[in-house]
Amino acid sequence: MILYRTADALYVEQDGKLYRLVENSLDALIAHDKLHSHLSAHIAKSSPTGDLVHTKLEAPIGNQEVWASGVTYYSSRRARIAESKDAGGGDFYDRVYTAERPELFFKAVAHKVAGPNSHVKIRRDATWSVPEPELTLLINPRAQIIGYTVGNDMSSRDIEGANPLYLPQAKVYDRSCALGPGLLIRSEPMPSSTQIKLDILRSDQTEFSATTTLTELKRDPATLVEYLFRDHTFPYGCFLLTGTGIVPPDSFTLASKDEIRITIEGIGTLTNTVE
Ligand code: DO4
Ligand code: MG
Repeated sequence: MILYRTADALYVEQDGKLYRLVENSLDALIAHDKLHSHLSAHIAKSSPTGDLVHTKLEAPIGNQEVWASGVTYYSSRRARIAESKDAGGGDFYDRVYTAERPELFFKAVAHKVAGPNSHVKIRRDATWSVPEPELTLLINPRAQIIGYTVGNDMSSRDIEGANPLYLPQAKVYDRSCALGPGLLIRSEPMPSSTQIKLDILRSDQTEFSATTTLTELKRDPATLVEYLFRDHTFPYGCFLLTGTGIVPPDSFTLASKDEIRITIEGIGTLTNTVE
């Protein structure tokens, strides 16, 4: 089942049918101790409503912080070693790829997150910007993975490549993170065959397209969550992006008006346009 948020209400979709929820607090749902059964019970006693085709979806987030993992795919390790070679940073990416402790970094607070069919931004002081399509975990306050969504960890490669210590500036700015379109509520892990696809369209033509699967993800999501919650409380739960396995060629940089489409099997497509 998938939860969607609009400006007025929350909805759950199951088997192609949509149901409006009585609650309108996503925070309360995320903190619920039996969310899946709670939503199933609601569906069983409700009648479906019309679809959301003409309704604007909001980012499916309440008061959660958004965190991200880095260098969890070989392709991310390889690209980052190359882009930071001149700055002497390459070795750090190799070390973190093989280390027991993963790279985790703060990405966004809710009000900076872009929702589906809205704009993401590239920094005005960046010359080399890319989207990072990432499976995103929804974690409740008790450190349990209760769902998944599609995430875009927009990144300024030239800024991070100049010095890895610039990572927060390369990664954290207004609308540098997009989430959506909805939250797949599922406590079992996603199948390793799950595909993640990135399409970038420029003037309606495909400028870049690539696919990866979760087989390439080196870290177990449960281990990433265990590290994130060490001596760290999240009273509203949180989101954790799991890293990118798709890096466009070095010649590619995003431009204003590019359309970014990220599709994760079983969850949906997150579409954003570059402002
Ligand atoms: O190490 C810097 C960030 C890595 C990242 O965002 C990724 O691998 O997805
Ligand atoms: Mg990333």
